[in-house]
Amino acid sequence: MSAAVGATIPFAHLMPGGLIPAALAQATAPFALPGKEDLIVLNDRPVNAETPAHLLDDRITPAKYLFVRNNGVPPFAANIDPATWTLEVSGESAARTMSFTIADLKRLFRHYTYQLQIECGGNGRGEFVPPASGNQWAVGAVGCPEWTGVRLKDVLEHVGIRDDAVYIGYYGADTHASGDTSKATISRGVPMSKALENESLIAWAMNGEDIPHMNGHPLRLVCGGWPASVSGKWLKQIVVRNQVHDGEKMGGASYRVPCKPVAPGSEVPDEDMCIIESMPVKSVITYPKSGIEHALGGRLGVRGHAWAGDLSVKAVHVSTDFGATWQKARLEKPANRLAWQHWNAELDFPEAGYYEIWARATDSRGHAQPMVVPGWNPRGYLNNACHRIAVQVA
Ligand SMILES: Nc1nc2c(c(=O)[nH]1)N[C@H]1C(S)=C(S)[C@@H](COP(=O)(O)O)O[C@H]1N2
Ligand SMILES: [Mo]
Repeated sequence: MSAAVGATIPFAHLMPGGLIPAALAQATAPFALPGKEDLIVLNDRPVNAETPAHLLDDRITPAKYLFVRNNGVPPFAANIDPATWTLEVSGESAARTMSFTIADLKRLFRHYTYQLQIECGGNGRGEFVPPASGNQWAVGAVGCPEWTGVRLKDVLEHVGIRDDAVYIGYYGADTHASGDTSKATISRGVPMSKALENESLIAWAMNGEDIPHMNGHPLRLVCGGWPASVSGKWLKQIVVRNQVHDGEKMGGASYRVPCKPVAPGSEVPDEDMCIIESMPVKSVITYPKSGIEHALGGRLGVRGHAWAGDLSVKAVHVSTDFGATWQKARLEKPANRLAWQHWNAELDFPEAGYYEIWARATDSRGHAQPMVVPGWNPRGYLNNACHRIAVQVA
């Protein structure tokens, strides 16, 4: 909210939840994020905003169209100085504790640029029945910008990892929404196997520019293909752990799902919940925009992206008859591992009327997206049901 009004709000703790500041109340949209005006704001405290599907059309997601998911209060932009920012690497399974400035990282380690897909674990939550609490994301809590930084593994190897290391965890500079400075907003992580992958980056740039403030400027972790909650923003510390990291939002129902399917609405005992790792196969239709009119007789070009967590996408199919028949789309290879893949197809319509275009991706292990919302879980994660759009043929 401070970012939107362009100043700190000293009495923020006294503002009624959901109140739109008068400074913004006259704007066309009730509330827009600076630099991300076209996103749909789902929540202003903390700030959460998603991208309409048709604005995800770019092959590389531009900064203005990358969603924002905050769990707490971001550090105030004016207080961030990349020149003095430090990253500490420590923890019981680190051989020593070391601190790096961003200049140190840039000087000591080789730079890598990868296009890496990040998707909120709760993307698609809005479709679960019974409803799951949390941001009611539709399809747009996903993006695939190009990130530049150093490999997490190079930094960890420089510091030294003890033999008993099993997990890394991150801490960021954002603060807890309650104002309690002793609490972390979120502190998640990944097993060493994911941390040591070539594509796991400590990034200072996105699309060749500074990372936008809301996306973690000046430094963030990017571990593509996993719930984006493992990609710590405003990165201040990495801990190397001798146990599964037990930071904020690693336990309970946070980013965990029943290890085995349960009936919708079930109470699931804690020991039957498993941490989400690689995200499931999914796709989005980015062109045309849902609801367009199309002239009968002409073919309609459709396109979008597909991704599959740690895996790749093997095929995308599209349907105009509610899934009765499917047509294979053209599918491109990813720019690099963990980048989304572009697909396109040309469609014919037999007569005038209302149609839906459905898209269904299949991953390299043969798992396809379900047509209906899959496995209910208490917090509404991992909805990878087929995306569909409406077309009026006249
Ligand atoms: N420090 C910090 N890192 C964070 C978060 C956060 O609230 N604080 N949110 C996480 C979650 S849940 C998601 S989905 C992604 C969102 O990244 P984005 O806002 O850049 O799209 O950041 C992750 N990293
Ligand atoms: Mo998330």
